[in-house]
Amino acid sequence: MAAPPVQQSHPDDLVRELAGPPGWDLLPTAEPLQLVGPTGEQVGSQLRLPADDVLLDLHRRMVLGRRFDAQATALTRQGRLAVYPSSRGQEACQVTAATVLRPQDWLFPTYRDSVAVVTRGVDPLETLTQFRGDWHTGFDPYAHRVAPQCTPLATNTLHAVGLAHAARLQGQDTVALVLLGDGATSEGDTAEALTCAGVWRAPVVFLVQNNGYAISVPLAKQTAAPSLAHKGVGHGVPGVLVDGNDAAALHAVLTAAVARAAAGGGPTLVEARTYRMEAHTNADDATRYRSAEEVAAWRDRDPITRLECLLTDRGLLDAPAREALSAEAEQLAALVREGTTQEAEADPLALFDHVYAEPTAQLRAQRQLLAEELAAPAGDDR
Ligand SMILES: Cc1ncc(C[n+]2csc(CCOP(=O)(O)OP(=O)(O)O)c2C)c(N)n1
Repeated sequence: MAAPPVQQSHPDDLVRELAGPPGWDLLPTAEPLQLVGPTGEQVGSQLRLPADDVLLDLHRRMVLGRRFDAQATALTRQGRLAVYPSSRGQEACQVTAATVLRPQDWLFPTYRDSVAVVTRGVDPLETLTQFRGDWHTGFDPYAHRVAPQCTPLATNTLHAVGLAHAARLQGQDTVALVLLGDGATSEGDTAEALTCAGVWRAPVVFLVQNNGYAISVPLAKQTAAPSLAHKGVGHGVPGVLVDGNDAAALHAVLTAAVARAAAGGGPTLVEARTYRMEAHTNADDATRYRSAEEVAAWRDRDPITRLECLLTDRGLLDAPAREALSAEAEQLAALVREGTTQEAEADPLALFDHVYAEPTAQLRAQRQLLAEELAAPAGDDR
């Protein structure tokens, strides 16, 4: 069957359609924006489908991201990684967040967003450094304009607004995209970041990956708001609600939001409805708070499958291409495995380095005490 003709998007068009005067509506739509449904069918939308090469690139990066994520999860079971928060199921958010940014823009990820970090170009092994228990983040944040993955919830929203505002004051064309979870929207930091971003019209895009849970706390216990995208309204920040498992829709929305921010149009709050298929981390048992039926229902809305169906239907992806991609993903997994066979070497005394430019007397005393304890013969418990 011939593929239906589709409208291909162009960022400039999107900016005109969605971000041009009078700007985005402050209020989000009642239902999430969508371009591609769960079985790969195109759905009517105010958005335009990204170009074929963009869709193929998103699909490839999601497949690689999922393989990387599965390998990292397996490494926690072998004791090779101390902890790893999986983003399986959230690949559409992770991959589009990284690919819509220009080289001069900044990404502010959380612990959940390793796939976004790798997609932005950070070495996969460097990305895993901190999850091996090292004291540093493993990569140079300036090299790829990726901030360290943030564990204290929502603090990265303030970092993103501060950086974006400062860059603009210095006359630089820089947009910051910050990733946060549904739980993080309850933090005061997020409210403060939205307030400042709104007042300063800072070039920031807030992408909330609403995966339904803050560890075991379901969204209904987190907020009474009609949607998390509504949380922008009181701060004068437009809210956009989008299907977080629809990479095409996410790419269209985020491209427009970045372009709008770069053009001086101000911040946007995007809520992406998605689901994490794995537990919160390897230290969590998700079966204690989620039903098997719920997980199965979300498996049917898988972000990779739906794009794969669309691309196959449109004659853009065939079996040999899928096999080649699968081989590429296995190569990536092998690289991650081989790079983590050695124990991470960490000097306990490094704990005290870089805490302050000038260590305090108390820190110096603690460092001395630890050095003596480490130097003492085994069994000496003075
Ligand atoms: C300021 C702060 N408070 C509490 C925690 C403990 N904590 C770690 S993850 C988490 C849940 C976060 O949920 P959400 O923001 O939805 O992100 P997700 O883990 O689902 O990606 C909590 C409460 C923390 N890391 N930082």
